[in-house]
Amino acid sequence: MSELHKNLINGEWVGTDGIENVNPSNTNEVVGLYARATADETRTAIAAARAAFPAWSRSGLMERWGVLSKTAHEIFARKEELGKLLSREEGKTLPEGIGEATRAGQIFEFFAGEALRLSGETIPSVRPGIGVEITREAVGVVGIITPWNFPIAIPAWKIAPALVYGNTVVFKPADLVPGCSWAIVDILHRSGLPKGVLNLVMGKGSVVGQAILDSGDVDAITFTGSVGTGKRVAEASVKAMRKFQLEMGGKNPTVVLDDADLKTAVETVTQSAFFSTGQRCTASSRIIVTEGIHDAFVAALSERIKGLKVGDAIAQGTDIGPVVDASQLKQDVDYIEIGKQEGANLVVGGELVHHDNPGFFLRPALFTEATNQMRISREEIFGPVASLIRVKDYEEALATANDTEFGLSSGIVTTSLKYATHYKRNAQAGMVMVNVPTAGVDFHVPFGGTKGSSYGPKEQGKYAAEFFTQVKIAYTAAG
Ligand code: UN1
Repeated sequence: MSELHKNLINGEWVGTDGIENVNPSNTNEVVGLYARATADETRTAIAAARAAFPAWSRSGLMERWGVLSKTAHEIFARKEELGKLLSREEGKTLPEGIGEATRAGQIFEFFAGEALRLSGETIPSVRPGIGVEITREAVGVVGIITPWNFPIAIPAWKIAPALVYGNTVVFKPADLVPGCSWAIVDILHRSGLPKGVLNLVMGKGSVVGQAILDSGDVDAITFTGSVGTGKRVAEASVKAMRKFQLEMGGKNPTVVLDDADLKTAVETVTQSAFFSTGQRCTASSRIIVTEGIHDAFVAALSERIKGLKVGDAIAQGTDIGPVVDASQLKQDVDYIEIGKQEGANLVVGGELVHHDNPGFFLRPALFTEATNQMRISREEIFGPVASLIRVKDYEEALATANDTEFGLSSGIVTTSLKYATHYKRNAQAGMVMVNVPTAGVDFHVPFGGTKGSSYGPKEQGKYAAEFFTQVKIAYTAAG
């Protein structure tokens, strides 16, 4: 029996039993044993965060800088090991896992620096002799709820700004992938955070997540995950009159115009739709292609997909790792069936890949002759499944791209300055990508969507301050 990884509550590791985290590349392999917090333990964690808040929110900037930069350096030093843990628990390929671990280190390093870049404004009052100061201060106790698909980067980009701006944290990672979260909390704890400032409560959404939502003592919740759970976070937060921020689904389009460079189009779409097994809210699952390039593009993309190696996430040469678990695989396979029944043409992939180890391996699937009204083009599948929609011209492509309830990331592949410029202005999405994949964003740039994808201020970069701080205004009359 492997060692139990416990929850961190008020500076103590607690928990008596837990669940096994299994490897989706080989379900016989246990990644580790992780405690599951109870509702009572979650409430204790919230109380600890509350008690730690006054001192942490007034802590010195060098203390915050020190903890975050020490954490960044340990993550960099251990990036191979953490990347491998990520690949073993989530199923991303090893280069993707190491890349994500590196990104977590970069995020901590960026936000360590933000401690030294805090600023405000002083402006004169309209009343003579009075000065006005505008500053930002911490919000309070922040609940952080993260999804399984970015097990180290998303916790990093929520925890780092929460801490650097002086908030205390109750952190609930996805039940499916607690390993990377445990590892970064362990690093932060050893990097010198005072007790209660960061609490880890691994466990089930229905128990731990619910206890966070029901608490009257959580001042803000930041959530990334499904639309359904996001709505529950919103409802509970409105009732509690607390601040909240949601990142949810996507049905991101990539438009390929006749004037596109064919090679760029194939690479951009392959990466957007299928890398990380399509399990990214920024993945592109609607490929909207104009008539003139359609047939050549389908032929070249199909060849590229056939050449992708699906297999064990850790194995050298794997392009596409496994689907994360049995229920996600069932959802992917069900949608592939729905696509066929709706009359789309499955030109390549979509079948299970047999492997020596029991794992959830699926060959990336490409549908052609899809319409934008089909369920496979409207509902988020969250797997390596893309539908290709043929359109007449740019105008129809733009209208089709925008015809969705979501608005996270929207891509176009074109060599035309005119169309690229028009698309950037008119695509209904938080992020527009010209000749670059819809997924895979920079760590220092704001991130987030519009329409049904997101709610609240953007995450990451210096814009993270909008959610993790509140504005304070002070008027002073010279005596
Ligand atoms: C990326 O594409 O680099 O859950 C990040 C997700 C997003 C993160 C995507 N919130 O997939």
